[in-house]
Amino acid sequence: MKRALITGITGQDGAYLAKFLIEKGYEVYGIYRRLSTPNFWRLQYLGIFDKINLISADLIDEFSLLEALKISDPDEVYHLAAQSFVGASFEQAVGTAQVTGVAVTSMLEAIRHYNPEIKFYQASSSEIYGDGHDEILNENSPFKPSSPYAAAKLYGYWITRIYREAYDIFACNGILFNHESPLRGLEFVTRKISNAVAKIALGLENRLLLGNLDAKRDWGYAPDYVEAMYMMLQHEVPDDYVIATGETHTVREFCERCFDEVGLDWQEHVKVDKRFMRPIDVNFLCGDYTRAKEKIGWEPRVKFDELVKIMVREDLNRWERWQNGEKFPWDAPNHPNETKLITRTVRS
Ligand code: NDP
Ligand code: GDR
Repeated sequence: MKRALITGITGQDGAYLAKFLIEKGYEVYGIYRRLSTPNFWRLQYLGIFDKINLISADLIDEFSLLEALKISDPDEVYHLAAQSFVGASFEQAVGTAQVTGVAVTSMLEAIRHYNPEIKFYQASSSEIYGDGHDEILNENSPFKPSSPYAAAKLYGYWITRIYREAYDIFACNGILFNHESPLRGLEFVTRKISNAVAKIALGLENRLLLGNLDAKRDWGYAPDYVEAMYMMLQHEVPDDYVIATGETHTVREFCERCFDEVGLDWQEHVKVDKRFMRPIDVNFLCGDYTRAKEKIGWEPRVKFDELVKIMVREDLNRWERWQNGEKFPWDAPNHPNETKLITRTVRS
């Protein structure tokens, strides 16, 4: 039986990947960090919490990562943990550099010392291309990061390549474009919208405050994307791959389609609020996944319209169950209104 160690198992991708690998017959280990309140809702929601071996570790403590390798003795490491919210990286730039950037080296060093035969997946990101593009992006497109998060991810990208070339470690960068799901964190724009639309449709809320509606993103479906991570590590040679849908849409279109789904007019509920604008934003992203298709046989299954449906229907279903008094693991009821939280530097 193969063993996999997943960092970031409590996040969106970690939970879906764990489910996928369990179904493939893997023994799955995941690192979690000690928090004052347990944070396993996604694993419980997918019904896999009892099938996972949890190891306490933190990315800023490299010895805990080495210990996690010793305990799990994995064939494959999927390094997904990060401070993953671009907006927060402007507020916690140094912390993001350490957690999202330098910790990739800690993990690779731990692998090099413990067992360099372990295969390594790095959760790289389309954010490394940054702002200023209007062309479809592939593995050879130039990088110009536009946030502390993106700069940290670019560091992680290069250190992964350096360990591949210098030490012959089977290390791959998955350059994943945005991917979403009903397990997406509530601060990301798609889930913020689908959750608000569900509440507005049920009369629990009336308005939705957003930032840059003109930003374009290539949005895919997270369960499709975690399969690509696994497929990269099964190929004969390690490489870097763009994972995307090849379609791009504005935040405005995402909004419009979500409100359409419940028969409402988005313009009656959505207001632009400067507090949700970033100091610099990435205005266009669209990915070309030809290499992934040709080399590892990966293609996206769920595209934009279906993604919208999946997300709005699931948030609607959850709030309806909640109104009927049902209790089940789910994030939204405990999530404060975002206007209470915002302190970030606003674009003037
Ligand atoms: P999430 O924010 O949902 O999950 C992040 C995970 O990292 C959580 O499990 C979190 O733990 C963990 N984590 C954060 N800080 C630490 C730390 N100091 N020590 C240990 N664990 C930590 O992200 P996603 O699942 O969406 O993304 C997975 C990865 O892919 C991330 O690296 C992200 O940057 C990258 N990525 C994501 C894309 C997307 O569209 N989703 C696209 C491209 C790249 P906790 O639950 O305790 O907070
Ligand atoms: P992104 O995702 O920054 O692309 O990073 P996010 O959903 O946060 O933003 C997408 C775009 O929407 C605009 N936007 C808003 N964003 C948020 N969060 N809240 C708002 O109210 C709002 N209004 C407009 C943003 O300005 C931006 O242009 C995600 C993360 O998962 C990263 O970890 C990952 O690397 C990249 O995707 C690929």
